Amino acid sequence: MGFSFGVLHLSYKFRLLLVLALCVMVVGWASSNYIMVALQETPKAKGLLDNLVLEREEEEEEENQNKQMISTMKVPTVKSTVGQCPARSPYLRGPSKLTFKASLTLEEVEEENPQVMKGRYHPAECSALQRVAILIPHRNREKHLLYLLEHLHPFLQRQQLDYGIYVIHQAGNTKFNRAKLLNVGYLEALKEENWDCFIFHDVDLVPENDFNMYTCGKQPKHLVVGRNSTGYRLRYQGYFGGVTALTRDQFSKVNGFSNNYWGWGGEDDDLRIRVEMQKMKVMRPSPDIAKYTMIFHTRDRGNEENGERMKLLRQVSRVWKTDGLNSCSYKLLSVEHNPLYINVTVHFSMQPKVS
Ligand code: UD2
Ligand code: MN
Repeated sequence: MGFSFGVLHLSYKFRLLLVLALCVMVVGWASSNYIMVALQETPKAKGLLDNLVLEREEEEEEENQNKQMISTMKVPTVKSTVGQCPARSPYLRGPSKLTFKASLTLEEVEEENPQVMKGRYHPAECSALQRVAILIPHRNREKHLLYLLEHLHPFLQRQQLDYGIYVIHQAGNTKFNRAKLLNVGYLEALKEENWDCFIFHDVDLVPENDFNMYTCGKQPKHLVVGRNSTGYRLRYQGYFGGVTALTRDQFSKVNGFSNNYWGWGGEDDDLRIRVEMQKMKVMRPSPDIAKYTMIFHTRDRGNEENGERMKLLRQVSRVWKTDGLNSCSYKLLSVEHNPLYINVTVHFSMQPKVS
């Protein structure tokens, strides 16, 4: 009995312990469940959790980006030269005999240049070395323009250039102002494309040799050494008329042309003075290459000799900073994208008197 009492006593203690342990386990399980539910249900706690997750994701993303940056920094970023056009185009022909057919029409020239769209072209076979805008001042020289377009389009395509031809047309009967028209051409062309190089081109000059590259160099270039009408000889050492090539920066550095040359003469010398004042040097291709045919013409009405030009040339150093691109005012009448050229028409008010 003593034994059975003892056993009974032990089992009672043991049972008490078992019940106690069970209670602790139940309370523990219930409270942990409650905390989890509370954490998941409370919006604040949920937001906290989300924020933590988001922050972690952002950190991971940043880490990934950093890793990527480091990996790209390790690989030198060299601009791909694959596909760039060669320094010397394989299509160049050298000297050519130019002909001008009296019955030529614009439609014929358009048919011969199906790849030119809205006055622009770029080679399909490679990426051009420069983007070149050709600027042609114009009034009442339709036939000359037609001949120039006929020859210039294939010429520029043989040179594998990315180019656009802009004809800047002066409306009305006010005195012709070649230089101001070219300033307008520069400003308007840059609204369409960030051109690298500008060719300032008389409408009546046709290049005879496609080795005469219509690209810009480290220094401003004068592309007309000689022409048929002057026995292909340079007229004078400082001569800078006809066709010139300046980069966007070279032209902006000299504040462009003067706007004050109304009528014939002087504006080309003025630009040369501006170029020399900026310590730049005019470069020319060799005389056997820089040859042009000037289509015959007499002096136009509205472009009479400018009697003020010597006076203007004496004041270049005094006025160049305030007379040029930064003071070129004009009324833009239209910009038309014809198949073979972009036609910019402007009106200039009467010239102010030279002081
Ligand atoms: C010389 C220069 C020219 C310019 C001019 C004086 C050469 C080869 N050319 O040209 O660059 O310095 O002297 O201003 O040395 N134009 C028209 N309609 C007109 C008048 C002129 O379109 O009514 C344009 C046209 O692009 C023409 C250019 O202005 O080619 C120059 O005029 P120009 O041909 O009458 O003068 P020219 O040959 O003496
Ligand atoms: Mn001329």
